[in-house]
Amino acid sequence: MTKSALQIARAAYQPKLPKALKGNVKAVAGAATQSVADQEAIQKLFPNTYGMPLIKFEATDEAIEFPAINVGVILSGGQAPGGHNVISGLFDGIKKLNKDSKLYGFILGPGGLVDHNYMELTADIIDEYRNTGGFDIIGSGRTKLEKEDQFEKGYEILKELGIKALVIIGGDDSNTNACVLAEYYAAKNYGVQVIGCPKTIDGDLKNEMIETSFGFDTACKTYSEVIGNIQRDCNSARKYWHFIKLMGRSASHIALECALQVQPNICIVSEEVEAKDMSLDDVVTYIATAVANRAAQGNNFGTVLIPEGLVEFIPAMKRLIAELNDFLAANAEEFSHIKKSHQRDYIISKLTPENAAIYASLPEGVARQLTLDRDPHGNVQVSLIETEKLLSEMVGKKLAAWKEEGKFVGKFAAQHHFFGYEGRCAAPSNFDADYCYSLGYTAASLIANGKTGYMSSVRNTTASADEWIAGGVPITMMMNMERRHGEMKPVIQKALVKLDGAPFKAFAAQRETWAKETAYVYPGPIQYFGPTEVCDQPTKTLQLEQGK
Ligand code: FBP
Repeated sequence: MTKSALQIARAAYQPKLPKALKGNVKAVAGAATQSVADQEAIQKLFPNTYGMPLIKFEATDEAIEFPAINVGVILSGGQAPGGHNVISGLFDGIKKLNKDSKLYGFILGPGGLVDHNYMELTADIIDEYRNTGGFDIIGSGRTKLEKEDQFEKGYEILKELGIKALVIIGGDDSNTNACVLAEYYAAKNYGVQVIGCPKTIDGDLKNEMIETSFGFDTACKTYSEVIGNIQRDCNSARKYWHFIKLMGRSASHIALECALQVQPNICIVSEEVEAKDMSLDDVVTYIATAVANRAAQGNNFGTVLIPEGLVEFIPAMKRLIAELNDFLAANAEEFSHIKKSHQRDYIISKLTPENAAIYASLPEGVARQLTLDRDPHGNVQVSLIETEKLLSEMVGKKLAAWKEEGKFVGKFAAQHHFFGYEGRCAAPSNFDADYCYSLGYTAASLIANGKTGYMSSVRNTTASADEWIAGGVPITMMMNMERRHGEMKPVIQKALVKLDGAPFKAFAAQRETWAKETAYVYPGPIQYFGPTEVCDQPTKTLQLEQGK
């Protein structure tokens, strides 16, 4: 396989570990924990894994002999930079415990466990993937591991391979399911531990004990590089408004972090739109006003960052989508016989007046999108909605009307971008390379200490890696009860952008200046070698959250 010069140099990078993990390690148990809410209900559902203490690893002089252990690993959900380093950290960690330990990877996500599709990950294979982006070492998938027959099918292969611990690398849902699996195997006395690792570029799996999910750092830096390049172009040609949609299925952490890095003219934060009960027209007016103000200064260019999940956070759009979901689920057959050219009028005639009016106001393409492409649960796939085009088209219309009224004096031409897949498999930044390796290594220590139902946790991440604190958090501690598909379920609480949090406040304090002036910052590409202030900075989000 041909490798780039950077790939070759990067393969030799030795990720940094917290001091406590470098030699002999002992587990120190803290106080018992409880779930963030709905304690009684969650305790009842997790009698074997509820209330366990927090674990912190500390260095010790005492060397303990560990028997060899077979461990399984699964990559679950969307790719995030650093997954390969979690696996290499786990591999090195279990080999350090005992050189005869073995690691098995289940292929293409949780489905690999159920379908008994696996491979042994030997040192040669692991070495090929150290410090690389992607999940291609074993692939990933979105099969949900949630039913007893899946757990039993999984146990068959775990038993056959002598696997005593399973590490599930995933987002909030996958880690919720990891905990359900841990509880199930514990209740059955199967002797299989289950450990989770916090992954998602979206950054929405975080809390007091999990400072950030891995991949967020690299993905945001990759998007910020490209947005910075666009801003230079924009400021050179001075003729386009760039509407840039950024991944992040629901939370706006990615858009907010990129805004803090590049200082765009506008960044929409979905959580604020919802909190202020803004309509689509309010969002459009907000953008159009900034465009008009800049035009009045002779600046007919700018950048707008838009979080992918925006549409679902606009309360009126949410109501429209809910009614469409129900209507199309009940009338799919009839709708399929309506001629394409009549579909829009047909839908308008069937909706309640409030929703019909909003639907009628949408550009043709977006209106059509809302009636197509349901996911397996019958929901609109919001990530397919071209929000960047929706907004620019509506802003264009508003500006044209304002022009007639003499309220807009400039020109408006838009370019559109969607950044998501471009960043999910980027070579991990030093932060993600070190953080992920440490998470994997920590998972090995949790296994060595007989833990199950824990998530690997590495804290104090704005300090140097030496000072990072490694440990484990009982997954039940992060749970509450939420309604999912009509049923109350225990789930890890999703972390949305907090409007009273330091990152949003820092953004809100500067956004008026950024809207008026051209205050762009050009972060440039991720640097892997060089001075530490260039190579090792964590995200602005993390720095602000930790008061740095
Ligand atoms: P995870 O939550 O599984 O990490 O995935 C995040 C994400 O990258 C979202 O930002 C995006 O909306 C989604 O995955 C895209 O999913 P897919 O890869 O299936 O197109």
